[in-house]
Amino acid sequence: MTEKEKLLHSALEGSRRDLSRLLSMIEKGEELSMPEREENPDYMILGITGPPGVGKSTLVGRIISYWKERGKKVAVLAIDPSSPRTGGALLGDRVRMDSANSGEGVFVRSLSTRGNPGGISASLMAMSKLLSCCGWEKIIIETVGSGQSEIKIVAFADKIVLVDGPDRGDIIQAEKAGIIELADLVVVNKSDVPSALKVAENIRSAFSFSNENDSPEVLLVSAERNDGIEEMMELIQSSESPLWRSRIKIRERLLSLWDHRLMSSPKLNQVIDDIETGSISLEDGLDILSG
Ligand SMILES: Nc1nc2c(ncn2[C@@H]2O[C@H](COP(=O)(O)OP(=O)(O)O)[C@@H](O)[C@H]2O)c(=O)[nH]1
Ligand SMILES: [Mg+2]
Repeated sequence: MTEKEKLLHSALEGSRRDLSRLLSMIEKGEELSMPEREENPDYMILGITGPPGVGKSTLVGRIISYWKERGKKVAVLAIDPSSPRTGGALLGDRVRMDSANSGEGVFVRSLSTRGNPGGISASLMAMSKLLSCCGWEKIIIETVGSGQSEIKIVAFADKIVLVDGPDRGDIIQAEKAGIIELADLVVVNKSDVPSALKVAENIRSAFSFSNENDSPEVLLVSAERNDGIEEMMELIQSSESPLWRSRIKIRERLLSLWDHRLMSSPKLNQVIDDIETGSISLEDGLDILSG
């Protein structure tokens, strides 16, 4: 057995330490061949995304408790855009999620977006697969941002929740950019702050103008006061993606894998050199990399 196979074996047997090591390897861009996960109707990858400060981590804490109370094993991958300045935020997230939710059935891991040669989405996909092989039924991915690229990161998730808060209304911008189409549910957090109502109303009316009758539901919750969480979880679990949304997700997944394949090719540097000197065309380069 190679070192990696040993680690995998031990992670599959339940070693959290070796699971962590393997996650680090994937984070650095290493490939890992994993067994197919067992079919399990309980299995879910849930993407939680939205601007900083809207309460995603607090919400994730509530979701962990919800599932934990129902006997599920929950793993969290939390992404922090890695500038040295956010070091504190990263730690803060960890503490917030850990204080209420530590112990056997919960696994929390913060990740940086740096040093990801093949793209963060592809490595998150691989990490989620590893976690599920190791028996983690519910996998929550927290990503920061309301831009197109940030939301696409979680296109591989089974369910995607966009979170907004009372002061920003970023989701309206997202709606204008057409990227809301990936979301299964929009959650406006901090319903205890009066202006949250207005934000939720604005989002709903933006949807009603966009003549899609299957635009996502908009739900007001308060993560801090534990208000609306059950309803949110029921909506998450019962929401069915319309066909067009499933197709958009599949398209985004293909794009992520494509990126990953090109960027992690051992021939990449050579191809760039050859394009630079003019000895091959861009199209030739693409053929070599994707071959
Ligand atoms: N008033 C209010 N504050 C909240 C609520 N949920 C989270 N917060 C606060 O919002 C801030 C940012 O929360 P955090 O979960 O770190 O947001 P994230 O950056 O989206 O992960 C913290 O100070 C939280 O205590 C809520 O429901 N109501
Ligand atoms: Mg957070």
